[in-house]
Amino acid sequence: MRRPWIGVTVKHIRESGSLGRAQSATETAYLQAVWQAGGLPVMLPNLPEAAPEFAERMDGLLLTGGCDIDPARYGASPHPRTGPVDPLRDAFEFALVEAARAQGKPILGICRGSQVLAVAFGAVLCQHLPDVTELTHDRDAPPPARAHPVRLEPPPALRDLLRAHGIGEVLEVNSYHHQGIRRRADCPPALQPIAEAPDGVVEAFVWAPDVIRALAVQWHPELLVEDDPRHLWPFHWLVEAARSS
Ligand SMILES: [Mn+2]
Repeated sequence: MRRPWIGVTVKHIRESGSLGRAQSATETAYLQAVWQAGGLPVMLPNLPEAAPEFAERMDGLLLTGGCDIDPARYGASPHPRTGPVDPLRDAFEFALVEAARAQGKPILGICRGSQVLAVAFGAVLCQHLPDVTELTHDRDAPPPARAHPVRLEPPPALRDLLRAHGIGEVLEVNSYHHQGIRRRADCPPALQPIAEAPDGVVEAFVWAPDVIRALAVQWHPELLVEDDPRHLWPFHWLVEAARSS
């Protein structure tokens, strides 16, 4: 069976190497997880004008982790702890989501990627979760450390997939984020929360629960796969959805 092409977004590193030349790169774990789930990973450079063509040629898209989104995208001024932003990457990824939505291509968002999806659908992010919760979401323990549990409430369209991976109501996940959707009520109407941390922070959501076209997780499943292959489930969702896109 032909592997679906999964476009993977990358970091735009402005100054790297001894000569300070810009580079495009992502963490290998994302690419390996896509491959392991049956997809053909393809790295997409941050070229905003190319976004519609990438969306058309790819069968599915993976929005990866990275820097904070420019809060101007959701009408807020920057919090003192909001990190450096990357306007080029923002421009590319928001254009990519718009094109993928228009073309019905499935999207998986991880960490920053889940925040890009949330903001694209109208969410206002909490810019610094330590201001509002005692729970540690930005844990610098290396993989495979888990940081907190999430309680899953999957829509019917995801239940068979989760059951096939042996995942029940509670999943222990890692957590390397300081921003996010503070609570269910902050989720835009088009998005359905499907997982919450014990403090109510939204840890996963879907767009269109009947025929899911976007899945977002705030944790990093790609860093847990080696320790526990059940965490491949979001990648399996993406590859299967890409086969029928
Ligand atoms: Mn978390």
